[in-house]
Amino acid sequence: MSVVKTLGQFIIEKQKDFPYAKGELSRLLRDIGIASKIVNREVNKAGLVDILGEVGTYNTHGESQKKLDVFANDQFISALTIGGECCIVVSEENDEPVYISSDVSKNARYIVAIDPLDGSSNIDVNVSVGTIFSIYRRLSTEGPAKIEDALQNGTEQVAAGYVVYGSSTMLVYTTGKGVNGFTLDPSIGEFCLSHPDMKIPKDGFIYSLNEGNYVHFPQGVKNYLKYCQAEDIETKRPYSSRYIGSMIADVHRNLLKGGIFIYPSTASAPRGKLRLVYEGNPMAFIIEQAGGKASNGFQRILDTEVESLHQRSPIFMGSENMVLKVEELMSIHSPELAPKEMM
Ligand code: AHM
Ligand code: MG
Repeated sequence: MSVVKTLGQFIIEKQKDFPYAKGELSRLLRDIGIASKIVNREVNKAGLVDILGEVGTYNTHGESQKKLDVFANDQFISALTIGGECCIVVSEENDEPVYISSDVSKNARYIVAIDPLDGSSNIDVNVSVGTIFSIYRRLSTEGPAKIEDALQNGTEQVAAGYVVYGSSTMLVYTTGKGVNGFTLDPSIGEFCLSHPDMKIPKDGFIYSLNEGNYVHFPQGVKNYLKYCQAEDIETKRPYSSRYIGSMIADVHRNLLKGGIFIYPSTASAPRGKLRLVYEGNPMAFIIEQAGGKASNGFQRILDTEVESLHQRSPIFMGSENMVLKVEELMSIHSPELAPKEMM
């Protein structure tokens, strides 16, 4: 008989890895799991109800918000509020941090950064979208939590994960001791351990980036693309190109199969498009924990100084040897883009 281990059982089992843990992080992960099941239910019936389309408001970045973006954001914030372990939520959908103050959360010690629905432009066309989350421990020890508590570097994350609402729904997370993946079994409504101790292959044969932006790419990225497309039997090139346009889905595939995901800076977007706090850092933490590499083209994403909640970062993440190769080409052909502290 095959034994099913649910996310809840797994979290309780792993709590002993943290000798001083009081179970708060476990409860936080449980709350995120609950919210993601509700979002999953709505994503799955998106075509059936009047939930598609835009809600008419704009988020921090001037992008129109989809109804499901707003729904997902509300679900995560309310699950975290009711759960009582979170004092600040930083979300792609909110300009300002959301401070949680309620009777249950007055001793809350955690900050959660989320992109509630990543890749939301794909919802209307039935392509995978996802949720990304990142968890920090609060720094200040008394009084209400402050914005500084939310402005921590990626190296300080205590946990991070994502949920991909795809052909099946998966939750993948790390607490810094490897990466584990759980697939939602809709018949019992539980995430079940399906991908224990996930490892990304050191070499990959898939590159994922929006090649339509080619003319705007840094020279180092252009040269890396040419490298991927050149024929070389020994290194199994040319590589395959796969780009879904949902970062979660692209990175998830590359994590399983090996590959690199790139969203570089461009002439008009010197720090790229994707956000550091709730996209780059959590995905970088997961990729590193799975044995891969996550870089801004020159250095670890996780070492980037976090200056503001919605700051952006170029992203190069995936199989170690692929990221090393693109870093080499960036340093040769685009050295002017290196972060100032490296010059
Ligand atoms: P979003 O958080 O507003 O959905 O934007 C992030 C998404 C990523 O999931 C994806 O990798 C990228 O934007 C795609 O951008 P582009 O259309 O420029 O290739
Ligand atoms: Mg996003």
